[in-house]
Amino acid sequence: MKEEEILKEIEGCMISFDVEKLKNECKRAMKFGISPLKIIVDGMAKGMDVVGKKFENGEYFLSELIMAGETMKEGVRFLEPYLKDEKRESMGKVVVGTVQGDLHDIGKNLVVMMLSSSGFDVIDLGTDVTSDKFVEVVSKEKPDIVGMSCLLTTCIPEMKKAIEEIDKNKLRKDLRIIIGGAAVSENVAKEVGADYAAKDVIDGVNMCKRWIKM
Ligand code: B1M
Repeated sequence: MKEEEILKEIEGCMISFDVEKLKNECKRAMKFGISPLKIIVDGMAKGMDVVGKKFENGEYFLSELIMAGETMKEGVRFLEPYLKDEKRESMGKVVVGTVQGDLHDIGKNLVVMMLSSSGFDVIDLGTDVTSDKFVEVVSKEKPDIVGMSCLLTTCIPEMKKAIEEIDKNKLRKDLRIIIGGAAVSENVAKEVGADYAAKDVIDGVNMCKRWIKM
């Protein structure tokens, strides 16, 4: 069996919410030499995209979105011990949160997990984070980077507001802002005043590492 076929099986487990099969396929993928992060990004998250499309076209409902979310969380929980073995270095401080109005936390949690295991000191503000909260924590903790996750297009203005408030409070000097999530693109980054729009967790963590090394 080829790598793509194994990843396709994993994608399929997400669409059928089959946690047991998912765990078995993850084991098989790791034995095959596929990294846990690749399993998440190129297998599980791809399955989530299919679930999202099925929700959009009325084939799946909110209950299926919830089941998909739970399946993904179980899968990530299963892979977490293997992710933590990945490289460690002493890095900077990052404040991460999902923006106000948005409760999606799977991608944000992955970013938190991967930044921590790469040696960053991460402050996780959770979901539905107000601009006031971002400002309060940034002013107290003086992080090197703020990371905002946003999956709902309706929450883009909240992200813009949070960045504007950080700027207004003169907290932007030496601070980089990275955004990510399904609602995010390069154009959105320009629109809201962020420094970078991450394509996925790997791209996001790599950019944070690059900034710190600059
Ligand atoms: Co929601 N949902 N959802 N949902 N949901 C989406 C986002 C949607 C695109 C589905 C669709 O219609 N196709 C759609 C948004 C449409 C839009 O805005 N244009 C949508 C909707 C509409 C909604 C509700 C409004 C539905 C309703 O109630 N009618 C509602 C909103 C609730 C709220 O937040 N206020 C809702 C609710 C939910 C559940 C709670 C049921 C559940 C979330 C469970 C949870 O998070 N605990 C859920 C799910 C599961 C999804 C989909 C199917 C999957 C999201 C996910 O976890 N993906 C999603 C469809 C999709 O995104 N394709 C959808 C896997 C995860 C690993 O990906 O978070 O994108 P993601 O993270 C990626 C990258 O984006 C990146 O790294 C990760 C890995 O590479 N990344 C970053 C993310 N943040 C980053 C930050 C960074 C760097 C990288 O730096 C800081």
